[in-house]
Amino acid sequence: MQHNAEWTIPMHIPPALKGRNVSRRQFITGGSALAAMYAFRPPQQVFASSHTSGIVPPHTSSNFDLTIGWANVNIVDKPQRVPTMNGGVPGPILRWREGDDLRLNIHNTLDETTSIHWHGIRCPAHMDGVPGLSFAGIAPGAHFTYHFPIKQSGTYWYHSHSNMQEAMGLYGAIVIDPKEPDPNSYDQDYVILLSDWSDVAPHTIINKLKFQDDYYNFRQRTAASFFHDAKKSGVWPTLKDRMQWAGMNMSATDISDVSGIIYTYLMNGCTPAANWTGIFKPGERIRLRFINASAMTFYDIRIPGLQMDVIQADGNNVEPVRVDEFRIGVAETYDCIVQPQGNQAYTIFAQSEDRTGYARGTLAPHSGMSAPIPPMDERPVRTMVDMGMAMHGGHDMGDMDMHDMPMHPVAKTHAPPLNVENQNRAAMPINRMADPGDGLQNNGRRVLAYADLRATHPATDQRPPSREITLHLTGNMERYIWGFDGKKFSEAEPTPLRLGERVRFTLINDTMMEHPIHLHGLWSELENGNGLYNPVKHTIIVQPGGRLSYLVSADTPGLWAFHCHLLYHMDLGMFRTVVVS
Ligand SMILES: [Cu+2]
Repeated sequence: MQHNAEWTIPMHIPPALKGRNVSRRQFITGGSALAAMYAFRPPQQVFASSHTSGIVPPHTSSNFDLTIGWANVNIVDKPQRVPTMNGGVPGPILRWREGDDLRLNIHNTLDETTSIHWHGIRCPAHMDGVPGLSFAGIAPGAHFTYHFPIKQSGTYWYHSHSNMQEAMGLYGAIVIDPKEPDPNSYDQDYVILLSDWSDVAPHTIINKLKFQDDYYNFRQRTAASFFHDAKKSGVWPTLKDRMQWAGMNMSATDISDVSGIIYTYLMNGCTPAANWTGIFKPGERIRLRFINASAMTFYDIRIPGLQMDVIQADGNNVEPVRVDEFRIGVAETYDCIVQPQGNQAYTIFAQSEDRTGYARGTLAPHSGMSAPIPPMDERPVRTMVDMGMAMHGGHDMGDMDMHDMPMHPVAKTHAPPLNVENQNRAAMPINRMADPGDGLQNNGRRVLAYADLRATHPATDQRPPSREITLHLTGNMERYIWGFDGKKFSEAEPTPLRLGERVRFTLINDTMMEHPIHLHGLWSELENGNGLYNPVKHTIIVQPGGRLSYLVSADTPGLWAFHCHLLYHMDLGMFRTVVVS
């Protein structure tokens, strides 16, 4: 019988040598017969509760017994049988304490292999939870005990790294109390976990994307919009712009691969109509721990009437930045403090980047209150900047210290060739650190940009990098192939790092989309111009046509996954193994 093969690498062969033998896609087929065989198991019936979700448990714990199993979860209008942690979507919030020795016993009652990856957690490689790299996965009916010391604090999350379990609902929040007193004071503490839910099965979505990349993108520019644009910008520039796009085989409105046509955007497991609500007393300082646990969706978040002080990014404290709005990429986390004064409700509004829908919740002094929901902004339109052809330097880069950020024209020798797996080349990639992202520039609000993030503590490892690894993010939108340097995972060799070395990763995005790039096991210190106070992250958005770099100290040995956290990009090739030895 064909079992789910996931990222399976035969365990008796050193995985580092087996980059080519990985079967990536078998799990997409072959699951349904198994599912039918096990269908007699009565799954639990679960409904998301708008009252309890998002509330951080009152105490930390270092010992957990958790069960992964099927449950019938009804989010939209009919129950879906999905893999869950302890029966809910999202799974329980796990509250840990820095310095504790942690034990998590996971029992797998699914009829397929599972795994839990602790996203952003610095643990030994064999505890990282990636089947085929860290361990063999947790077989059906089996237990696995994760056991490691907690050496960090902040907001993180966990998710399955098997099959498409994460896209179906197997994720949850982690809150780690710091050993030292928290520099940020607050009276209320809420997790705001965002996700994208669909009653369409992940393998169906992938098949449709491979058949037609803009399948879920219903807003192609029409002849009518041509005349509208021509009236605004003139016929010749508009025609030239359209012809350029036609030549690139791309659509300027292609913002997200998968849209609100099939996604319902959730806040703590609640639909916009269910209206998740966090209660406060006027004048209280409320900490909101935003986590983007989506498969494919970026959100732009604001709370009309309230300013947000961003105090933490990806679990690491930053100097507070006061903003009206921020973008959160898939797998990123941001902690904010808000302080509502009035005896009134406020809407937490998280519109998807492509403006096809939103997640929504409420902060209010009493349950049952609500505030107006703002209209969604205009859909972003990609420009030549996103194609990596910003001839005039593109966006305003402010007065950043460019010393930190090497800016060379792309070396011709390094750029991967244009072929079926690589459709575009950013000839003039630019530093987009000061750019909040497409659709957010000049919107009249104060929007967070990566350049605003400044760590509260200087870097632990202050050595300069001894070498630089440059990777292009590449893809063919039409074929729906993604990769690094024009190679998908199955064709690429692992990236070797020497234990103890300090390396600069430079990423150049040749594609027309943002990619949230996640390196497991090691911190990514984003070179945004703050020198020793560069922010420390685990997931970094590379904007289209953008070039950025970050420093990595290879201080933990093992095999680490390195991938785009848009799950269908990861699945279709934007994945590498980094080997520290
Ligand atoms: Cu991607």
